Amino acid sequence: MLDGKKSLFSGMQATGNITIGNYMGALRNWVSLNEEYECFFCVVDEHSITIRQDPAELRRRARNLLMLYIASGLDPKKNCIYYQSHVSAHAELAWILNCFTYMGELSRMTQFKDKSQKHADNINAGLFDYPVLMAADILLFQSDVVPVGVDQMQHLELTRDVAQRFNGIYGDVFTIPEAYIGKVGAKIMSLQDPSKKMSKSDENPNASIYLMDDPDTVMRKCKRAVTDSEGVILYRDEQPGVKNLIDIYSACTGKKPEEVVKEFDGKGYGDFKVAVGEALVSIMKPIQEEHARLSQDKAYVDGIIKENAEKAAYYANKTLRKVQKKVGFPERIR
Ligand code: ATP
Ligand code: LTN
Repeated sequence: MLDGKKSLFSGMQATGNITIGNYMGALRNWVSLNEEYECFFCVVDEHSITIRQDPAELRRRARNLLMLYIASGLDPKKNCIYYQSHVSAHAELAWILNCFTYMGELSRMTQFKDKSQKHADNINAGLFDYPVLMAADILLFQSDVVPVGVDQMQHLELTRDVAQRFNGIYGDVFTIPEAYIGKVGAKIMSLQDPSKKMSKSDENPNASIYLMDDPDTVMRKCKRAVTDSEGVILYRDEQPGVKNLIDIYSACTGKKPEEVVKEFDGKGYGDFKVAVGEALVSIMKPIQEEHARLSQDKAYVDGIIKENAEKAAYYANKTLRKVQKKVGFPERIR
């Protein structure tokens, strides 16, 4: 709760090019939430460096991501869109919350296990501590609701546990956040291995469709998507590749999976894949056009970055000061 309005926070890492999984599982569900909530959408660049990044590339991706937030329909006058690294309260609160989070809790995080396997040569403390910074992001804004894909549920549970622990000691300091999971598109799978989620850091470029892919690339990737030898378009776990394509098509068209099954009854995989590709292109095109327009308007985007960072810092510092007082840090002399 902030100033009597319910508040909402979400973020995305600038670690790669945004996929349609990120869009459908997260970004798309964010638009229009600002009517009900005070919304904060952050480009979590501090989380990004838990994996080694090329500095110029990180900067470029972070800006692209921020522009994609806007291009996807988030109005920057109604939603606070900003970079995590521009608001120092994130890192400061994370430090304090570190002292209220147990090693055992962090060791159980599946994202940590996955990422440490993937980056065995760089299992740094930041990677281990990642969920605490995420908890700080959320709790700084007294968030009631956090829209994320299902893969982030474990981190959200941890956030709730840490917040409850803190409140248990110091009184009601933090709002306890709830997850908000979109109904369709909550988990889009890899096109090359439908047992894995589609991920922007996948090494195989055919596994993911990027929001900025051109129509030919989208079509090619759809046509190459792994299916099976059943030859029927049914929505069931035995056919994970087809099921995933149905999910993507549903998410693009708003049709229910049963309706999609009916629509393609008797049709082959080839036709279906083309339809999926076309449906994707039609939702991606307007986003790409708006992104191109924003890329040309540096002054406008810079203005948003500055204004929104100030707004975010205002709210974040309010919570941070309260927490600092509670834990016993000396008062500031004004
Ligand atoms: P990385 O490959 O760098 O781990 P990622 O593609 O998994 O990245 P994140 O930055 O971790 O994406 O996630 C951004 C948001 O997108 C989160 O809310 C997450 O739940 C959602 N998301 C990520 N992948 C998918 C997916 N395949 N389907 C649905 N939602 C997803
Ligand atoms: N960990 C998230 C990104 C993230 C986030 C957050 C999401 C960082 N901080 C706060 C929601 C709320 C991810 O990897 N998708």
